[in-house]
Amino acid sequence: MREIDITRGIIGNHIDDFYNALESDVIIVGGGPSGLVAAGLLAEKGVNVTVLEKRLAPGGGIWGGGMGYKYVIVQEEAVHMLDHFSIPKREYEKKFYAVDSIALASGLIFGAVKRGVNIFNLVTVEDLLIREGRVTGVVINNVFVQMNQFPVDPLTLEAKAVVDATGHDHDVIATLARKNDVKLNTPTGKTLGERSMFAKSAEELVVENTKEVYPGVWVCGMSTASVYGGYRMGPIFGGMLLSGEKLAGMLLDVCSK
Ligand code: 48H
Repeated sequence: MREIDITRGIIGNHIDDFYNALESDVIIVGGGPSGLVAAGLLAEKGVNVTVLEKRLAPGGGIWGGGMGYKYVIVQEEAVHMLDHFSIPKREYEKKFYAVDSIALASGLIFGAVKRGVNIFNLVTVEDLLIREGRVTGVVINNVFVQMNQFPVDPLTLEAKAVVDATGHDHDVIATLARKNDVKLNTPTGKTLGERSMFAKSAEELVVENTKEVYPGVWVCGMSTASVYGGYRMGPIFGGMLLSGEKLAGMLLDVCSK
C-alpha cells in the first residue's frame, strides 16, 4: 500500500467531479433542506445539478432541531416529501409529524447524492457572473480563503439556472443587489427583509415566494423570506420541503427548453 495511491484516488475523483460541475444545468447555492430537496428531485429527472455548501456538513439549519432539541416538525402537506426520501417520521398529533433532525439531514443529503447530485462542501459563493442582464454562473472560493481573508483569487462555474438556497443570509441575492444596479422581481425592486415569527403565514409564503427573482436566479427556502419580506417559522420544516419541490418543478421546465 502506497500513500500516494490514496492521494491519487482522491485528487483524480475530485477533479472529475469538479470538471463535471464547470457547466451544470442548475447550481444550487446552499445545502439546506430546500436546496437538497430541489437538487434530489431534479437529479432524478436527469438534470445535472451542483450544490455548493460553505460548511463542512450540508444540512443547513436542520441539525440543531429546535433550540438543540433534536426533533423538527413537518406538517401533513409535506409528508409526501419525507416518504419520497425514505425519512422516518412519527405522528405525534393529528396532521403533525416529529422527525429526527439527524435522520432528516442525513436522509436528504444521501438522497441527493445517490440520485447523482454533485455536492461540494467547503466552497463558498462570493460573487456572480452576469451577462446581458442575466446571471449565468457563480464565482467561488475555498471557504478557508474567505475566513482568513487571504488574497486568493476565485474560480467560476456556469449554469442555466442559479439558486439562492442560502437561508436567512440570502447571500446570493444580497451580493447581486449590493454589487450591481439591478431591479429585482419584488414589489419594490429591492430585498424586503425577513419579519418576526408567524409560523402559519411563513409556511405559506415560503412556497408562494419560491420564484425567479432576477433573470437566471431563483430563490427557495428561508432566503425567500429575506428577499420578499416573509415571516420566520421556527423549527417547522414542511415549507422548506415544499419550496424545494416547487423549485424543482419550475427548473425542470427551464432545463428542458
Ligand atoms: C455556499 C452558503 C453560502 C454561500 C450560505 O439555512 P438553510 O438550512 O436553508 P433553507 O432555506 O433550506 O432552510 C432554512 C431552515 O434551515 C431554517 O433556517 C428555518 C426553517 N428557520 C426558521 C427560523 O425561524 O429561523 O441552509 C443554507 C445553507 C447553509 O448550510 C449555509 O452554510 C449555506 O447555505 N450557505 N453556501 N456559499 N455564500 N451562504
